[in-house]
Amino acid sequence: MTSLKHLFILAAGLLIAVPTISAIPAIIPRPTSVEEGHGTFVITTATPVVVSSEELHTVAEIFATDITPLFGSPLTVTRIPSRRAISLYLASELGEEEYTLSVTRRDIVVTGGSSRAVLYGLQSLRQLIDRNRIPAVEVHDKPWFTYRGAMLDAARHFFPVADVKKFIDILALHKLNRFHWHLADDQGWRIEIKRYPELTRIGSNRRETIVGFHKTSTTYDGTPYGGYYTQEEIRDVVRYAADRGIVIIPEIEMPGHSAAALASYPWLGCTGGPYEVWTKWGISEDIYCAGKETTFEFLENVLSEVIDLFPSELIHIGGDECPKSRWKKCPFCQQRIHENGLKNEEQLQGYLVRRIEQWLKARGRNLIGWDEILQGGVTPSAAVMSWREPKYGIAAAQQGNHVVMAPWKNCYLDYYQTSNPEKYGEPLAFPRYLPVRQVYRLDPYDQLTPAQQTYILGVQGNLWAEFIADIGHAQRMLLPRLAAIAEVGWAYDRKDYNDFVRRMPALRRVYDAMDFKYSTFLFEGIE
Ligand code: TNX
Repeated sequence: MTSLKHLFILAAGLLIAVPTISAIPAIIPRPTSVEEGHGTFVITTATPVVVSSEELHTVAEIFATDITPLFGSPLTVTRIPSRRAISLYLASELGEEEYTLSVTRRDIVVTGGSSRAVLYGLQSLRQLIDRNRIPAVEVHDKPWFTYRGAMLDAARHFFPVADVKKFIDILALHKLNRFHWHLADDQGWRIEIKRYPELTRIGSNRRETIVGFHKTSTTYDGTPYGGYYTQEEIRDVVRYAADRGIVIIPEIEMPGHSAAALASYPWLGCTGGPYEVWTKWGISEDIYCAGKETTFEFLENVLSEVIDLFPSELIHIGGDECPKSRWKKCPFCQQRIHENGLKNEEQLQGYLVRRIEQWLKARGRNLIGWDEILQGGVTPSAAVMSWREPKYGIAAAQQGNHVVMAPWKNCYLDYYQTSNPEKYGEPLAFPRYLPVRQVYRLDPYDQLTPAQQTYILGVQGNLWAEFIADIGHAQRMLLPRLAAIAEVGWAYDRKDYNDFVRRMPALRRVYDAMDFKYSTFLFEGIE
């Protein structure tokens, strides 16, 4: 099947004498400037990718391999300059993420301020390739926001390393540079921690999983479910992402969404258990006890292995949806509140977050948490991920905290994509509606003064996985909505929805070539 497709593509490539209608070059996210040239460059298996410095070797190999589906074999990467080549250069006068891409009839030149920027140029090039032809064009491009991310929830469902890499490939294609990896929740602990082996022996497995929507369903599948990443696998994934210009931000939830940890070590909870790894979706009332010192020892020991694995400056500690019913009745928590002059349980969460933040700062890292961390009072150096109403992110920026905008209204890629899921055959999803157009509408600067805008780091799309059990389904939820996230993050100052829709088919060609699954509603005009 695939080889037939390749034959067809090769055959089509031989028909270069047949004039094709030259479409306006279409790149997503929209570049700073695109100037059409004359003619086309014809790319063949003999077109070398020439690297001018060793530093560029990895990104050249990634590109040469990524376009394999077009030719059936990768292009050759070489240090020897050549004509009719794709030549890659570094230029110190360009910014870290800035590139130029020049395509003429004779050759292709990509120049970037870093190897990552060169890879961005190559990602644009991928979208310009139509069968084996590339229209002559001059592109100059750089991103608006420094933080352009996507989150994968590997706790509710486990995605094996090979699938996580596919997720990363998708981020790279869209020129996103942050991968937020949600690694622990009530329904599973997914990261090996050498000091606490029960976290993976017990915490990574649940007895069974609820079937259907958790607020109405009473059916369970009766099948044990589990999985976790070894530290070796994590190191491999971190490297894989770094090669593609992507920083991985790990998330270890605290103090809520922690039932899997409590099931592993019941002394972490206020009541002492017994606890179990959750088998349904929703929010556990059982959370880490913030009164006992042993909890802090545990969290710090876990985090010290986490920071050894992940070089990211930002470390995500969750902080969302944290019921306080246990703390209200816990003598240790009440004692802590009393001794520290705290007013209530919200402030106790603030105490925990600030303590962890200090611990991270002493090790050169910064804390980021969901916007509920604002409730207990945070120091100005903590970053906030705004997921509920944008007003929380707005408040955070107004008080001088850095903010990543990921409001559910625009950024929750686990929601339905059409207004009529039944009619259009959408699989079960979190029951809210988020079409591509609505993702695109996101304005991360909404209501902020120019001074406050400087606190907005960028944007992120979140893929929660309660109802997503495999990578194919994950891709159909991500794509093409992630393309809209990418355009908000990269091309904020040049957004244009109609033009985005016009450019989408070029990106779709890449999805097809890579065999990425995607939903077709946008292409069918269904919302
Ligand atoms: C809220 S977003 C959650 C997640 C759920 C998601 C479902 C956030 C910080 N918490 O635990 O998976 O809604 O859309």
